[in-house]
Amino acid sequence: MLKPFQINEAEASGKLRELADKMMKTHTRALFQSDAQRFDRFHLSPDGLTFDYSKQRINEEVMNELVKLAEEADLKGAIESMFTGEKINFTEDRAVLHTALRGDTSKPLLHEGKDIMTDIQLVLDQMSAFSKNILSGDFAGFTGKRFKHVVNIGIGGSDLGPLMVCEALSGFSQGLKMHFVSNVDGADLANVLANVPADETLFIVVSKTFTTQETLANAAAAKNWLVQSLGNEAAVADHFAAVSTNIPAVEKFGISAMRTFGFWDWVGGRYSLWGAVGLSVMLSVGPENFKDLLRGARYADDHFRNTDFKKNVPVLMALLGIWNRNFLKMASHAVLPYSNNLRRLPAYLQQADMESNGKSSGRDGMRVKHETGPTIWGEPGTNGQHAFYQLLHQGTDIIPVDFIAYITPLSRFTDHHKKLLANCLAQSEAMMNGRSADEVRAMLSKQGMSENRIDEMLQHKVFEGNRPSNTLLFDELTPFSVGCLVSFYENKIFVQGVIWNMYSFDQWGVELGKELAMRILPAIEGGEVPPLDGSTNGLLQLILRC
Ligand code: G6Q
Repeated sequence: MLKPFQINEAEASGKLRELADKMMKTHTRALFQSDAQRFDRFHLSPDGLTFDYSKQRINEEVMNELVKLAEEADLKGAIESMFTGEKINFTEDRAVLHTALRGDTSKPLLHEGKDIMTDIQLVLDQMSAFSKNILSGDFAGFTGKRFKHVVNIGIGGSDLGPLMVCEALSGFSQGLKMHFVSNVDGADLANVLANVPADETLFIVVSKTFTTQETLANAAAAKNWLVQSLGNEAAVADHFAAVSTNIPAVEKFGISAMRTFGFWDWVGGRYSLWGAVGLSVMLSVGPENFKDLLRGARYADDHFRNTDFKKNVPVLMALLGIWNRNFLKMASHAVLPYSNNLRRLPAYLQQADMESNGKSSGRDGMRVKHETGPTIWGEPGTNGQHAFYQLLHQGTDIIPVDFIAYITPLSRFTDHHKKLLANCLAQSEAMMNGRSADEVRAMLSKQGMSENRIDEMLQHKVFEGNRPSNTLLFDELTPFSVGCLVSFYENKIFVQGVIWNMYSFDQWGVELGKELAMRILPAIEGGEVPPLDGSTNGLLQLILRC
């Protein structure tokens, strides 16, 4: 089991607090100037990628103490607890075994006396057979037409992962057009249905519980639309498939067991894209590419489980995050992929990270006395550069950044790619180096600006710099490297949860809103108004008046 751990009381933390005081007064630019080997010292290059953390506000001493902190928290033991299936999701009394979904299925893993790897392989085989039949046209629509569109209906963990990976790997598409409907705002479904022909569209209803209000409302409306469009109730059997752990509810909805793909309670929603929840990914890129995605994640898991902490990418990502959050007091973290295909990665990580570590109760059941998960956000570069990067460069808050880039271009527009990479490097350089008052003065003077005007302009053009970033530079964007990237982030989140004394795999904060919506809905539908606070009641009355 995971042991309670108090970061503030750890021996390493005392030292880290002292080091933080010193580092607050140190400019990273000076660290580069005094150490020609800094990049060599602070980057890792496992196969296919480079993780550069030399632009963080760290030195060897800081890194040593951070590793000691991980050791004090018994991170090694925690990692083994997760991979071997101990019930580390304590509040839901469940194991956390999403890593098994991408594991080597020839090696048995016992969970409650049963080899789960056999079950995992059976579902993967079922998904493969189904995907091949859809892609070949052997499974066609009710009127005999080949499927050209797939609509994934699900929300949260049953949407963001498959959506993010389908977009990331759009270059590997086998020809089906993918659509995602998640929001209970009917406009979401209506927009998709307006653009797909019923006789060529396959719907996949993805819901672990098969009780989620949004998903069931969208699935029922899609079913009605299909039956109305094709004029026959029997069409549902050909046009619907489901992914769920709640088989009776799926059957009640009208989807046969043959077209239902299962998973297990030891897979958390936001960690589920590696199994049946990834069916839309497999339909999009085909079974072989899906297997490569799993292989990439497995490679990264093996690295995480077996590599010394000092050379371990997700462990270092996590420890640097803790350094920035708990010791340098930075409250936010931006993820900036320099790949348009990864445009949904920040949204995906927002859920993965903030739903996992956005908590204030410790594993001891007490309120924590330290900072936990930061706000995670981002957009792809270069778009973000023309928008919010202003604040990243000159805002009063310092926001650490992850830059993610690929050396090999994904499109035939190779010149674009050179510009993309140049921008990525330039941004991390600018954030770290900044531009001093002396440099600004010299620059403006060279441009012929008068001394008076320079004095007026100087402060506006100064960049303090010293804004930390990581760069994850991959050789190329492939199913394998995307699997690797996502696994790194998942495992980073796990490490931070261990050190922050969190239970990272529950999400009680999501439940309250769901519960209260169910209480207000009957009133909006014309029923009795429940007791509400003044503001909520006032807004409800405005809605009811229309
Ligand atoms: C993820 C969360 C949450 C969940 C959705 C959908 O970890 O539990 O985002 O994935 O609420 O739930 P269902 O898959 O049960 O519909």
